Amino acid sequence: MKERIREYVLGMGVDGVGFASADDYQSPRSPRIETIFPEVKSIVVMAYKELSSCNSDNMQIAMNGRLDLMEFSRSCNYRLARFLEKEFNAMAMTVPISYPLDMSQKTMGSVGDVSLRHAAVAAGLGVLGRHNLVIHPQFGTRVLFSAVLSDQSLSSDPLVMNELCIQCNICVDSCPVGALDEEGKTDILKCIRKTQPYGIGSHIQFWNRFVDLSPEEKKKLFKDDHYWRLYQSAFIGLQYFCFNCEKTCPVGK
Ligand code: B12
Repeated sequence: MKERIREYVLGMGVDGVGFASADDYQSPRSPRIETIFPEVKSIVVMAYKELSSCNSDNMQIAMNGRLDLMEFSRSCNYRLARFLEKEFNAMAMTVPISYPLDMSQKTMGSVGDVSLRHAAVAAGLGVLGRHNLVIHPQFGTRVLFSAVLSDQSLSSDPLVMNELCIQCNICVDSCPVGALDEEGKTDILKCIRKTQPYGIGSHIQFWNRFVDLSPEEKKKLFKDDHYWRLYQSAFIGLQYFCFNCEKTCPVGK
């Protein structure tokens, strides 16, 4: 069964695939996976190489490459879930690349329902590097993941045992806000402020300021580039404005 699934996934143009038994998925900060899907027995994790777009200093182009990948992964998730349901009479549920996720004061929008880094490691797709990203043995750091949960029993693929991070510290030095200074921890707030300058914090600040302004000042504010960028973020959704820890990593380049 694993081989049929592997063949199907790679046939869709996905770069890599791994399997984890649900028992081997342990992510201390995430919800217990059974609370999402009581019958879950396994996770199929798919790996996608980032386009070279992430190297561009033009943030629209960099983010557009990411959106292309996200759209492709959404379609692969759906197709794989349907394949499992049709071919194996399975129950299947999909895990997105990033959003939607629990947006609340408790999580600060920083905890996915399923941690794809923990799932990828458990599925033998890589090991964690100094940048707290999973490094794939072939594709290096520039790789993203999505997953499909199912009620089918599938054994875990062997873990990657080699150390893939070369401890060059380039990721740490190239983080513009020092979010990786402490080993084994990403300073989430520092990272979010830099990577998502038009996220929820900016929206709140903008509208807070807006309510007390005079009609003239409001007019001026609407002409400001900052408002135009916020406007775009309202319909595009999540946009990253920094890819440094990913794009500067020499592993897999
Ligand atoms: C919310 C989110 C963010 C938030 C907060 C991240 C966070 N909590 O760590 C912010 C906005 C800061 C963020 C930033 C980035 N993100 Co992000 N993010 C997510 C998301 C949606 C959820 C993460 C989550 O649940 N975290 C909560 C728990 C799991 O985190 P945690 O347990 O605290 O993990 C930490 C520690 O446990 C430590 N750790 C210690 N020991 C171990 C052992 C193992 C095995 C693991 C895995 C971790 C670990 O590492 C973590 C670092 O803080 C995931 C997608 C997903 N559903 O998983 C993508 C994801 C993690 N992000 C990703 C990427 C690429 C980025 C960015 C490069 C931004 C960008 N331009 O794309 C930066 C990288 C920051 C960095 N170097 O850490 C990729 C990582 C791919 C990879 N190769 O590893 C993911 C998996 C998206 C995807 N589908 O591929 N992200």
